[in-house]
This record gives sequence, structure tokens and C-alpha cells, in this order.
Amino acid sequence: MSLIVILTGAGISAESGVDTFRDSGGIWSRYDFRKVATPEGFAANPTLVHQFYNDRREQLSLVEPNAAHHALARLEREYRGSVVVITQNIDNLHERAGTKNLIHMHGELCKALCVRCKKRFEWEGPLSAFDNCPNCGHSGCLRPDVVWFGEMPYHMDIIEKMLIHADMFVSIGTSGSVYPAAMFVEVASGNGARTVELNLECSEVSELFDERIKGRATEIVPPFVDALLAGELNG
Ligand code: BV8
Repeated sequence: MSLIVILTGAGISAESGVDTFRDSGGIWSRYDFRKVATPEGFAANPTLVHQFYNDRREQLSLVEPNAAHHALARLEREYRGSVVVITQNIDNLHERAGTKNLIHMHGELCKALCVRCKKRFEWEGPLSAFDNCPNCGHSGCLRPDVVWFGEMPYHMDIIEKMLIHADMFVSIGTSGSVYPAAMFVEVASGNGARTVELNLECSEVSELFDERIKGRATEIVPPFVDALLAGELNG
């Protein structure tokens, strides 16, 4: 039974209206990542960091999954083998499109984590330092449940197993500039997987892939999925 492992980045959500990070006008051109996406930044100014994530969480209610998200959910439903999506994104568009076998390696925008009791909670609305932890009752100990720079991404043990056993590794909409996600293609190809990159432009790791398909995710992902389901790419 063949296993297709798919890594997604901000580019798959771009056409839904969710900002990417490193394109011109992207998030990191408007915010200093050290101030809003590191533990040190959060310790120095939790209000700024909560506002950064509250704004992005609020935007989620205004956007919808696009044809690329839906195509991946269809692949999971119809493919004769197994499909797993590992996303760097913290939006909820894959799950809203119907993907079930999903790993959020950088956490989730709609979850909060209590740094005292380590419990996680669904959190759809604004989060602040004044909110009390629903479990331990303390205030000032809730943070966005996202992985900041310098923090260990989630589920790396499962991810490594998937990469080692993948028959095909597909990367969609990522610049390949953040580690350890940027190394996944090497782990997969080093263990015999066929590797394909679907992206709007060349990424920092494009040359490590067996194949590259260039274009907008909503235009290139659905036909790619059709080809996989028709057995044309024998993934
Ligand atoms: C860690 C938080 C260690 C949530 C993010 C080597 C090995 C290991 C680590 C490092 C290393 N070298 C450096 C590091 C440190 C660091 C790192 O990688 N730094 C980089 C900048 C050099 N990595 C870390 O700190 C990681 N942690 O390594 O911990 C450790 C070990 C032991 C114990 C403890 C710790 C943690 C990294 C996670 C950081 N958190 N986000 C949030 O706010 O979102 S990263 C951030 O970048 C986002 O999460 C995002 O997902 C991620 C990757 O960006 P992309 O998704 O690729 O987005 P980008 O804008 O860059 O690119 C978009 C692409 O889409 C473009 O190519 C574009 O062309 C394309 N596109 C655009 N439109 C479309 C499109 N494609 C198709 N269709 C379109 N329409």
C-alpha cells in the first residue's frame, strides 16, 4: 500500500486570502518575527504577540478553503493508498476542506496552551494575558498554541516515521526557508521516495526535488491530484 506524504506551507492558503510570510508585502515584511514569533518576544510584550495572533485568528472567519485544499481532501478520500498532510500553516483551512489525516507541525491558531498546566483548549476568539486558564484557573498563563522560532515543532517523531516510509513526498506552497521542514525532502528522498514540488516560484530547496510543477496552487494542485488518482504518477 503506497504512502503519499504532503508538506504544505503558506502558499496553499494564499489564494484564500491568507497572507504568506516571505512574498513581497508578506507578514515578515510588516512584523519583526523576533518580536511576534519567538518566546523572547512573547515574554517581552505579550500584548503585542496576542494582538498579532488575534488579528490572524479573526481573519480566519473571513476566508474559505480553496480548490487546492479541497483537492487534497479528495485525494485522501479516493486514493487507494494512504495520504498524510503535514502542514506548517496554523490556519484551519485543511480541516475545513475535509482533510482528516493532518499534522500541524507549527501548531494551530485556534488553540490556546496554558504554560502552567500544559493543557490545550480550542480558542476561536481573542486571547489575552487577562484570560484565565479554563483548567487551572490561573490568569496570565495562556499563549497561542503555535511553535515559535527556537521551539521544537510538534509531532516530529510521527513526521520522521512518515518521511522514512513515504513512497512519494509532495511539497506545496512553501519557500523551503524554515527548518526542520525544509529538510523533509532530503529525509524522504534519502529513504527512496519520489519527490515533487508544487510552488508558484522556485523555493530554496527546489533543486532537491525529482520534479517541479510551477504555478498557483488552485491551478496546479487539482490536476496533480487527478493524475495521482488516475495512476498516471504511480505515487
Ligand atoms: C527549531 C509560527 C530547534 C506560527 C513559524 C536548522 C535546523 C533546525 C533549525 C534551524 C536550522 N536553521 C535555522 C533554524 C532555526 C529556525 C529556522 O528555520 N530559521 C530560518 C528562518 C532560517 N527554525 C526554528 O526555530 C524551528 N525550531 O528548529 O527548534 C529545537 C531543537 C531542540 C529543542 C528545541 C528547539 C521552528 C520553526 C517554526 C517557526 N514558526 N511560524 C506562525 O506565526 O505562523 S515559521 C513560519 O514560516 C510559518 O509558520 C510558515 O509556515 C513557515 C514557513 O514559511 P512558508 O510556509 O514556506 O511561507 P513563505 O511565505 O516563506 O513561502 C510561501 C511560498 O508559497 C513561497 O515560496 C511562494 O512562492 C509560494 N506561493 C505564494 N503564493 C502561492 C504560492 N504557491 C502556490 N500558489 C500560490 N498562490
